[in-house]
Amino acid sequence: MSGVDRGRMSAPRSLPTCRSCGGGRLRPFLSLGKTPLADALVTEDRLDHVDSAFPLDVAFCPECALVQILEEVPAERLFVDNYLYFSSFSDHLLQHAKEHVDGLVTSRGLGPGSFVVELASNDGYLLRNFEPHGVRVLGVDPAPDQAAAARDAGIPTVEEFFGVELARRIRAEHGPADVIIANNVMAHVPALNDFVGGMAELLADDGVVTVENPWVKDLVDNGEFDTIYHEHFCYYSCTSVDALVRRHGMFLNHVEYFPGLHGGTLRWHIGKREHVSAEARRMLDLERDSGLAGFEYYAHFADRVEDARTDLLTLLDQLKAEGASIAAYGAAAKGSTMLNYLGVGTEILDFVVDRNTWKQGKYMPGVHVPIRPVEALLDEQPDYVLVLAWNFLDEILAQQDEYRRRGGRFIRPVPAPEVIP
Ligand code: DWN
Ligand code: ZN
Repeated sequence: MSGVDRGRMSAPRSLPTCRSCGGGRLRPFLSLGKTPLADALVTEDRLDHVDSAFPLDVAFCPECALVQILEEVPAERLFVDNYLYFSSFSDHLLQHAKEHVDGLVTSRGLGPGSFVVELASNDGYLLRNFEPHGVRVLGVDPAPDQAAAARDAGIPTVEEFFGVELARRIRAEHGPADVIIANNVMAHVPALNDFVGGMAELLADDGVVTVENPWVKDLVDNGEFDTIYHEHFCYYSCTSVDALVRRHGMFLNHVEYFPGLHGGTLRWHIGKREHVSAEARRMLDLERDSGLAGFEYYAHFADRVEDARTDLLTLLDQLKAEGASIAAYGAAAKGSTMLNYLGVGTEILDFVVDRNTWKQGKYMPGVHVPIRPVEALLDEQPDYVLVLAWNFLDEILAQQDEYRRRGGRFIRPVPAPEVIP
């Protein structure tokens, strides 16, 4: 398998302190080896180069319960240089965003006098839903292509990383924010306290911050190890979010759960006034009672991940031995972790398909499997398709009746390898 400078186990090194509380007793519980940057898709002219790879080790903080990776790849490398993730390639995600906005407009009585800021606003996929309500919006996203796409869609966007300093400038120019939205970004922030401190700086006293991220309980319970990559510095529980926001004078007041989004997502409602809902209380109690707030919950996860790798490799090898052709669906960041941790490349997979046109014609990081338009499934009719973007499995299956009618079958990799009939 080409392309990766892979020292399987990371060299022992002094452990960093916790990104949230600064605690010095981080306890590592999983190592995925050295892996390339998950969204650093490879262009044709770079195929003969060795892709940079970095240790991907995960630890638990016993002081504040935050799960986090130990390596810190510079954010500019992760989210500015050629970052190809565009939110608008999932209908499910677009619908989820619209429902979120409609709920906020109704519950907060938002209108022309309101000011809403979205952190990691990407291509404007969410903020554009405020336009019919006349709400003033501002996007914040450091990725140039995504920010440009948002501005082209009429969404004012600041092309910077968010923190206290930028929050002060935004507040000085626009006033306090009634709503701050931070979907799938608080996991991507190395300087966590500067990020959350910026939220507190910008938020109106009676405002709300809604933060969405995958729930670390689903990651462990469902074996979603492939959602671990260098872009995701942190993996959250209600317990760790509660400790984090209280440090900045805010409170975790409510929690919503979306089991079908990104493998299980929580939406935390955070404010400067404490009024913790029964649901937030229930979730915090559930996490305490289940052991999620303690190290033991994670102590055997590495063994389960190793078993998952063995089981999936056994299935793929068996299908290849039977002469089957196999492709994959979704040039997703999680797909990069999956393929690199398994060590699966073009000896198993003929190609990966993806409908993100920015990704087509490039190659998966490390394993250099070519990425092609989705139409290749019907053109080539591989016997099996490994669904790397399993979080959108239903949406993907709904598009592929013809491929399946012709006998093609999809494979779901997690929580356990399963050929979908
Ligand atoms: O935090 C993040 C999560 C929430 O989303 C970001 N770091 C980046 C991203 O992670 P990912 O790359 O694993 O994301 P997705 O959105 O799960 O990747 C899905 C891939 O599949 C995209 O490249 C788009 C593609 N896709 C497709 O080709 N056809 C998606 C759908 C729904 C489809 O029908
Ligand atoms: Zn901590």
